[in-house]
Amino acid sequence: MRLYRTTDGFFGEERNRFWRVEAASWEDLLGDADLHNRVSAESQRAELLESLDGMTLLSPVSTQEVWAAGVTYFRSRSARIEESKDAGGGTFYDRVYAADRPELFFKASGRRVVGPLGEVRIRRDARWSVPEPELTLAIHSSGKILGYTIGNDMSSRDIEGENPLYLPQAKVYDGSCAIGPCLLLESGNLPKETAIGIKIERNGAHAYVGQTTLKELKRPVAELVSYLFRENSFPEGVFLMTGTGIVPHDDFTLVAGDRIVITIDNIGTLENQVASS
Ligand code: DO4
Ligand code: MG
Repeated sequence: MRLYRTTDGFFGEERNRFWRVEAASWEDLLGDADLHNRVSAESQRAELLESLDGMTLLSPVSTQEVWAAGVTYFRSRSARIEESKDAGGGTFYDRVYAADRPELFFKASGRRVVGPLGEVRIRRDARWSVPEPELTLAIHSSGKILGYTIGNDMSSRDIEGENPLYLPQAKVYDGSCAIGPCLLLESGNLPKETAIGIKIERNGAHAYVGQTTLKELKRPVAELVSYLFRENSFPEGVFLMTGTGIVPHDDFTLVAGDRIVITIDNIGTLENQVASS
């Protein structure tokens, strides 16, 4: 079962049938630890619709903070070691991949998050920019996982590679975070076979195609959540991106106009275009 936030309100969905979910606000829904049952119960009362045609999908992030985990896939570890080798940053990535404590960083306030079909940005002072397709958790204030969505952790690899201390500038800027298109309302672990795919389209052709599965994710998502909630509280819930397992080859950089299409099994597709400046 999925939950959509739109310009016309909130809608549950299962097997392509949609129904309105009455709620005072998105915070009201994300504040409900029993969200799955609440949305399911509404399906018994409400009229069923065949589509959300004519409505604009909004990101499932409203006022919540977005955090991100890093170096949770071997591919991410290797790519960061390579990009930072001249700066001597390589051993940090190797060590964090193996350490008990994961890398967690603040990615975006809700205001900065771009929704489905919105424009993401590359920094004007970056030469090497990539999208990072990431399974993203929607978490209740108690730490319970309410559901899953798709995130794009836009990143400037040249800035991050020059010095690991530049990470916040490589990761946090206007248009650097896209999340959507809905929440998959599941509290348990997703199957390890769950595929995460990305296609980058440029001038009608594929400039890059990549795929991974959750088998490659090194850490259990519950472990990432438990570290995030150490000494941090999130009264309105929080979103946590779980890291990327797909990094394009080193001669690839995004350019304005690229269409980024990220798909995760059972959740759906998050599509965004790179803005012209
Ligand atoms: O440490 C740099 C960022 C890592 C990251 O964003 C990822 O692995 O997805
Ligand atoms: Mg990332």
